[in-house]
Amino acid sequence: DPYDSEPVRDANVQTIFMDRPYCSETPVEHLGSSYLTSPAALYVRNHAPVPDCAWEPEGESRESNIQHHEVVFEEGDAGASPTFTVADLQSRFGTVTVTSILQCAGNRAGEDIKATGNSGFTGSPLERITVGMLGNAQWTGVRLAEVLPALYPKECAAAAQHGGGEWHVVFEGADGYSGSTPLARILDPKNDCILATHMNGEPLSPDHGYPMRALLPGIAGARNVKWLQSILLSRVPVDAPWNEYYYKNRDGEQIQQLPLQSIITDTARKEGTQLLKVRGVAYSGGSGNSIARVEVSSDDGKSWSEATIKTEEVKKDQSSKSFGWVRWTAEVPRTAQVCCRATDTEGKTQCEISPKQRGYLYNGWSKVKVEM
Ligand code: MTE
Ligand code: MO
Repeated sequence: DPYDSEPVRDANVQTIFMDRPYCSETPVEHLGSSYLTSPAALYVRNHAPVPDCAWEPEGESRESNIQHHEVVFEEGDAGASPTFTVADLQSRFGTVTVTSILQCAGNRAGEDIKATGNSGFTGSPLERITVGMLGNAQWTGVRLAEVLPALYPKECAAAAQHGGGEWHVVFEGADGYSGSTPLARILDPKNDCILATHMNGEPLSPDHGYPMRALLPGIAGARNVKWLQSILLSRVPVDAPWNEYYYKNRDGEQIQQLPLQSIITDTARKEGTQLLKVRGVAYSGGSGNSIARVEVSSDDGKSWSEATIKTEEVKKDQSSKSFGWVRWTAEVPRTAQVCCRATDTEGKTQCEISPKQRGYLYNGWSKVKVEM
């Protein structure tokens, strides 16, 4: 049974949609409970059994397994396919830590069906996805904007001349899953794309890609390939099934950037008043812009109150953009439904209902019923 050695999961902080392969979200009560999402609570989206990646129960051997893990750079420098250990990559390129959300393109699929009608998710267990296929974490790894030009000098130079050209970076995982993202996105150092080995300072857990995964801030979860084994530069996007049919937008293009987003995680009556305390998270997605404001309405968008953003807890790592989320709180008159929307520093604001993208990337106002 290929599912014999699946990791142990904590049912208190995972709502399970499917067992084989394992697919879950973070329950909304838990989603905004801390600025950084714990590995145990972060949603999991697997398309196959978790591969055997020599996960060791003891801390020290995990770190040394990470150091010995090998990645093949197919047809890299000088036409060969050099293999590098994580230790090689780290000593040559160093590591950085970036704060970023990770989100499945299918997050909010249930709300999308309600707001815009049936989608590819209708009738599948995934139509029950609410808002929890998302989390925020600190990721540590080597910068792809330094690794790729060193290992693929010709392609990267050509790409730089033509604004990225038609090159794509293909990532392959030990479970047979693969994904690709345009080289131009990854070569821009401001986009903080890394080969990550650690989440919140701890080795990645088996479900989240131990010993190494691609971590591409602002890019749909599907392209953040786990259990990374090899990298390839290609003229065309990879044609694996999950790219050829799934995770495409309404123009038939492979989904890359995530949209601007805000989500209500919690509402509570304010004692002795007619007010409602509303809490949530917001982030700008692929642009990496900061969030300028979040607004909450208790009259279906006729009037809005500005939320207070908890800026003091936002981690300012080496990143020049903002790929992490902000948490916010607001107080509004108590009514049967509240909703929220975010605006980024370029003035982009969420619409009440976002256009249909085959069930993916829904980012309409987050609307929540309130118990009266
Ligand atoms: N990488 C591999 N190797 N296998 C997978 O099944 N699933 C992808 C991506 N990378 C997947 C993968 C999808 S669709 C998502 S949303 C994210 O991983 C989920 O990452 P997580 O399980 O760590 O939250
Ligand atoms: Mo996903």
